[in-house]
Amino acid sequence: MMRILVTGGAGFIGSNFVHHVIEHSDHHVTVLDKLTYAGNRASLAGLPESRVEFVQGDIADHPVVDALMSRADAVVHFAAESHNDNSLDDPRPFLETNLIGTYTLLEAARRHDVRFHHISTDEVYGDLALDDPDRFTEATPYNPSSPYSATKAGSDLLVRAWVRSFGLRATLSNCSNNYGPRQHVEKFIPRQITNVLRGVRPRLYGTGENVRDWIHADDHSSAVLAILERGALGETYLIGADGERSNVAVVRLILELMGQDPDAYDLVTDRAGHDRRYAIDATKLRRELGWEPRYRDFRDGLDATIGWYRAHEDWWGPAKDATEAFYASRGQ
Ligand code: NAD
Ligand code: TDX
Repeated sequence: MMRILVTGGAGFIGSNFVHHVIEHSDHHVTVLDKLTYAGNRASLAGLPESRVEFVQGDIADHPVVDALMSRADAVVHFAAESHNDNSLDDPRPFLETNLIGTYTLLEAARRHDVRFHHISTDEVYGDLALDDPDRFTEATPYNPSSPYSATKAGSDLLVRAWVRSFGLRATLSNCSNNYGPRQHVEKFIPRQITNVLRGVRPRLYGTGENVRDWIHADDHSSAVLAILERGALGETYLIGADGERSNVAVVRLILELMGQDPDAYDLVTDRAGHDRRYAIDATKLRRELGWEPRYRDFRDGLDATIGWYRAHEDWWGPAKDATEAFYASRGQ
């Protein structure tokens, strides 16, 4: 049994991880989350109070972080500003949370000798050409494109430096695009599902040909738990489930599954610096830790996700209008 500090545990993937840990282990969880626009306390509803404690606070707040770290065996660090489009609008919160916040956690973990797992993204590697036969591996050089991915790359390098310079007991993981329940309506898949639910046509950036490598958030969680429990210290693991699809293929599938004409979408202004394609080779994770994804059928996983949004307008409705107003101001 470990006492795990989960940062960003009221966000999309962090909350999924907390639910996963409670269901699949006997660990105790303390969530530290600032409840920014992206955090939602309701995402942790129904979990046993004896095993999940919630603390509202900032990962860049040294006294708060130090006190929580002093009573943790491990920290799993999800908290981040996570949306590329926001980072193009105002990069500052990305530097504060993703860099200064991560630094604050690293120093506290060092002081209290706490096992650290850092959550990161495949975007640190930049993008691939649509027809490139290669995929990202742990050896791919860093080449981030956006303010978001640049700060995530910086946070990864801080963790590596703390391992090398201070002997911090840490692991890192870089995962591909996640989908599933409780994802903010600003992100691609929930935005399109909730648009259709409101009678609005889905919006594709540019030509819609960009490719993302989709994994269900629950498979991300099982991989992180495996790395936390059995991963080799100092190592990086790529997490992915062979889920490459073009954005237009995803939108057409959403429309089909929701009983609409698959061509009923609009092409809108492209994202500045839009990465063309991400693709993960997760061989190391599969071979060394024996991890396998449970959600192998994207169509089924997407259908279940659509069902979740249909049933939970109370969860996503309050954020929808402000999100769409932001996109409208950008012609997207
Ligand atoms: P999210 O935006 O849904 O959630 C982020 C959470 O962090 C929110 O609950 C927010 O309140 C909290 N937070 C933000 N700033 C904070 C601060 N200063 N102090 C404390 N809490 C703070 O993000 P997500 O999509 O769940 O992503 C979680 C992590 O996974 C991030 O590190 C992201 O880079 C990484 N990741 C995401 C994806 C993806 O597809 N979404 C893929 C790979 C990696
Ligand atoms: O309305 C849209 N239309 C559209 O075509 C939106 C919101 C997005 N897109 C495109 C942009 C991307 O090619 O869809 C793709 C996915 O977009 P996002 O959901 O914004 O994700 P992405 O930029 O790929 O980054 C995601 O995966 C890696 C997460 O948001 C990051 O936190 C993670 O690191």
